[in-house]
Amino acid sequence: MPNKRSSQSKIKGYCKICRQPTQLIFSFGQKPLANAFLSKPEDQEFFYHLYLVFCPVCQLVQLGDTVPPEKMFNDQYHFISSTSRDMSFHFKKLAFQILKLVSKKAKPFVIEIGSNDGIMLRYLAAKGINHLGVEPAGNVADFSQAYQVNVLKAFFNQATARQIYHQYQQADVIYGANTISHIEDLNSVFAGAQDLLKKDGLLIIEDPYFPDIVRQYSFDQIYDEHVFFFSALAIEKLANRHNFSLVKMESQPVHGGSMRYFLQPGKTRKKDPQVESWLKQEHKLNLDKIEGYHNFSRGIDKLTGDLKTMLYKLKKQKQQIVGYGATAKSATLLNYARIGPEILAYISEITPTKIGKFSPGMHIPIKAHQEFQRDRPPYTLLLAWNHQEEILAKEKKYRAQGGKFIVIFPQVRII
Ligand code: DWN
Ligand code: SAH
Repeated sequence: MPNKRSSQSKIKGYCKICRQPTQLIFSFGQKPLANAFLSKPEDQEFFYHLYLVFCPVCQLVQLGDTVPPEKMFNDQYHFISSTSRDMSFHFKKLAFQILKLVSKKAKPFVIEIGSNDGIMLRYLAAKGINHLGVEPAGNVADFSQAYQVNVLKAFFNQATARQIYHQYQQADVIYGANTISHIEDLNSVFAGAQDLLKKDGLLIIEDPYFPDIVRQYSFDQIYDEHVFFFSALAIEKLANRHNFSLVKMESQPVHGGSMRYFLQPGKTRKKDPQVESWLKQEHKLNLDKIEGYHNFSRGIDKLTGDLKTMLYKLKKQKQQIVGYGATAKSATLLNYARIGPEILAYISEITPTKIGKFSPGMHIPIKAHQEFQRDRPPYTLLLAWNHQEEILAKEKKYRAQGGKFIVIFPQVRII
């Protein structure tokens, strides 16, 4: 499959929210689906054109080309949220924050969009809070059953919202982590949330914070599932378009820098002063215009070049290098940098359904973590870099015995 950068002048597109023309930030060329692990290297693969654009009207960064959601989120979905201990803790804390928000309500009802294996809702279920997860990936949704989490196996949109409204009740909180950014028809999501929320309810959205991606050049976050990249500027415009007000923001340390946005139905003047200061900061970084993204685009190729130079140098010295964490993100990095099995012998992984398969596009074998523990390769490329703290703590012994991690963002280095 070709992996050339496309000619920029040929790329045209329209904003998924306002339908106005978009501007190109970066094109990665043809890429395979990030979570499409192969049973055999010869298996047929689906490719799409991965390129990032900016809408100057909505100030929203988004993919130019998108993939039908059913192709990505189905009963063979590979990502299981609870594979990270730190993320489990993160969502437990959030569940208690939501519990506090709804504890004084008469008949509280909490909805989670993209509840995955019930990593968050299990804590609310345990406290007897009326709740519903909406999750289209049936295989991961099934894991929720063990925790008595109620799940509707469906894609959230305005039609699903109406169905929930009729079958259940209006919600006090609608929450989505690392999911709202995955839904191309965002207008339908916001319209549905508007229908489904009580007047004094809250829509809480948590996703990687795009200004952090820009700052760290962590371009691997750009892949088929991540249709939108949020900032305060974009969320405020989107909220206003759908008669919501952005009232609060909380920065989160997960996934390389995330933001939790609190949206209230209707217009309100009661806005946390922090929101203004985030907006000001983004204006200062020029993220309200295409010029603010030029440095990011340049940084992508510089970082890719630095990484390849380091890996080739180590290979010349006949060092074994493996990858750590067969992340969805790594599909962009490995395919864009053309890093294959001749460089990374394999990728160590703990998710049972990924083990024994091959990485999308570059066909690197994925092996069980036990193999990594037996092997103790001298160099390990940290593909799950967003879980660095957790992984370094887990691999203390490996490092004490001389094993080294290669960290990629914001600068390639060995630790
Ligand atoms: O947005 C998304 C995020 C939340 O999850 C989805 N679109 C898809 C997915 O993205 P990802 O695959 O890039 O997420 P993670 O959390 O970086 O994936 C970590 C991977 O590494 C998992 O496959 C589990 C694995 N892992 C491991 O092998 N050993 C993780 C840890 C912490 C470990 O110790
Ligand atoms: N919230 C979890 C899972 C994030 S992965 C976490 O933060 O770890 C993204 C999840 O969104 C997947 O489980 C996927 O199946 C789900 N998803 C994708 N589109 C969706 C939609 N339209 N409605 C609800 N969930 C959706």
